[in-house]
Amino acid sequence: MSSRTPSRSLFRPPSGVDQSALAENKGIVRSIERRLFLRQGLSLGALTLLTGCDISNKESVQAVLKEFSSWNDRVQAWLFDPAKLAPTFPESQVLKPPRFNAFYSIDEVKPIDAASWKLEIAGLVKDKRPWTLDRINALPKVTQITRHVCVEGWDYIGKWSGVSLRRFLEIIEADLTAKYVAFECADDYSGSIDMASALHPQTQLTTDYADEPIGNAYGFPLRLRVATKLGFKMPKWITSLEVTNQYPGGYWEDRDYNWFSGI
Ligand SMILES: Nc1nc2c(c(=O)[nH]1)N[C@H]1C(S)=C(S)[C@@H](COP(=O)(O)O)O[C@H]1N2
Ligand SMILES: [Mo]
Repeated sequence: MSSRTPSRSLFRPPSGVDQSALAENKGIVRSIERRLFLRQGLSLGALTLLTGCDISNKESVQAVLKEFSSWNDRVQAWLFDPAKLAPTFPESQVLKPPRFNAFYSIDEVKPIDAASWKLEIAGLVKDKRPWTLDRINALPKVTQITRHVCVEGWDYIGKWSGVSLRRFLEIIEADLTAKYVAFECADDYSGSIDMASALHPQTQLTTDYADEPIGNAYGFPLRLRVATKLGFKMPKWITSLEVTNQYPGGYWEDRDYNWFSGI
C-alpha cells in the first residue's frame, strides 16, 4: 500500500455510534463533502480523522459538524479574492430557457405583477425610497455569461443582465462597510451575502436573461446573480433589500447549508 493512501481501517466508523447521526445532518454533511471534494460520502471515521475530535454520541457528531462547517465558512470568506472573476463563456453555450429550481416545483410559481411590484429598501442606507421596475430598468445594465452551479450537483451556462449591485448600493448610499446584504422574496424564501461578494464586479441585480426580461419562473422582475456563489445564494422574485451588521441567515442557510457557499 502506498504511504499516501490512508489504510481502510482508519475510515471505519468509531464503534458505538451509528451512521444515522450523519443522516440526520444531511445539509451540513453535503456541503462538507462538496468542499472537500470527497469522492465517497463523509464517514464518521473520516470526520474523526479530519477534526481530531472524539465523536462518541449523536450530539457530539452534530456539534463537530457545525463547528467544522462554520470554520469552513470563515476560511472561505477569508480566502475570497474580491478581484478574481468567475469564468465567462461564449454566447453559443447559453441555455434557453434556463434550468428551473426552487424549493417547490415550476407549476407552483406565482408570477409577479410588474405594475404593482416594488423593491423595498431597509437598514444602513440613506435613501430608503422604494423602487419601481421602470426606475430599476432605467439604470445602466451590465451583462455576464457565466455558470450557474446548484448544490444539488447540476449546472448550466446563462446570460444575465441588470444593474451592478455595487453601483446600486452606491446609488442608494448604503454603508459599504456593513457586513451583510439581505434579501426577501415574494415566495417564502430569503437569503443574504457578505459585503465583499455584494461588491464583486460580477454581482448584479438581474432583470434580463438572454436579452429578454427574465422569465416568471426564473425570478421576474428582479433576482440576484452572484457568479462566485452557489445557486441557492441568489434569491429570485426579490421584494426587499436590507444592508445590515446583524447576521440575517436565509432559507437554506437556516437549514444548515454553508452560509458563504463559494464555488
Ligand atoms: N425566491 C427563491 N429564490 C431562489 C430559490 C427559491 O426556492 N426561491 N431557489 C434557489 C436555488 S436552490 C437555485 S439553484 C436557483 C435557481 O435559479 P434558476 O431557476 O434561475 O436556475 O434559485 C435560487 N433562488
Ligand atoms: Mo440550488
